[in-house]
Amino acid sequence: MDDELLLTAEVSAALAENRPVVALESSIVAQGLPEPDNLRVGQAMQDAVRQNGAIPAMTAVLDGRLRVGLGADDMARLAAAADGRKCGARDLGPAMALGLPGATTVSATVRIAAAAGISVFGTGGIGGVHRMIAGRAAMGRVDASADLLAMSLAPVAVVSSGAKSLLDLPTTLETLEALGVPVLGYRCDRFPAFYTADSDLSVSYRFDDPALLAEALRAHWSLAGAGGALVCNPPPADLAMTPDAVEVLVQDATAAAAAAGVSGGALTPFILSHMRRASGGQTLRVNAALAIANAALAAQLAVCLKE
Ligand code: PSU
Ligand code: MN
Repeated sequence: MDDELLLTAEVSAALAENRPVVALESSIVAQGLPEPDNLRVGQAMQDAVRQNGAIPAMTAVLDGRLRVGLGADDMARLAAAADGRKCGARDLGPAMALGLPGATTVSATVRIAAAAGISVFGTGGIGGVHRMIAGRAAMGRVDASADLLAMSLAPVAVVSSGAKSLLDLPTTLETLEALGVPVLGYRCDRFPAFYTADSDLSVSYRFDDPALLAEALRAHWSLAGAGGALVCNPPPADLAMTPDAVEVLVQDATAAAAAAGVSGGALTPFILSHMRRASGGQTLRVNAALAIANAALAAQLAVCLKE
């Protein structure tokens, strides 16, 4: 494994000295956000981790190896790669063997973090189960993200603002329950729906203190074979949108996609860019702010886990 996993000297030293390290995904930079905000947000997430006392470890596949710790040049390379892939957990092996640049999603980042011995990971939102409309999957086929299973398999806490309401959030939460993944609210009772703080659904438990949240994770992991946990941090209150405003944007974007005949893998990017334009950039501002806030909370949690 050592040959496949390439840690930066900084990440490697921090882990060897038992100092806090936070994993970050690179798909948010390569696929999740538009240029030029993507590189700025990726850098700001790394800065937020440092400002809160931990070392950032953004992951990717580059030159046939799993990379743990990426610089601005690596992020730029991933964002620009014409042959670059969005890599979920199952894509890591093929991308490594073929030498393809791969930006890691939540599922892949959780696997790499666990392999490197990193137990906290900060991101924007997780993937989930897509909505069905009139018995048919809205996104083309039944589509459930690999993020859900990956979180159940590896002892990594994923700090996110929940999942986007374009997904079927009740089914997403039921799936996490079935997979044994605790959904822990940080200073919230409701499951956050990314752009909005309130999905109308409840988290399993609420924690107001990062130290107590760390204690819950330590206890969860004290049982042999325990998997991960989803920590939910609502979007910053000054930028968060109302559930109704988000739903109007989702409906308009979905209708536009149907009219334009967009489906399959192109659908989510189409919907997100439509929402961005229709909201005058508000969805992008929320997305950037919550990703940075989650990186900061992940670092605070990583610090508490080392105390
Ligand atoms: N949710 C977001 N922004 C993102 C993603 C999810 O709000 O960029 C990315 C993450 O990398 C997540 C992935 O792991 O999309 C899920 O994709 P899929 O549904 O194909 O598993
Ligand atoms: Mn999918």
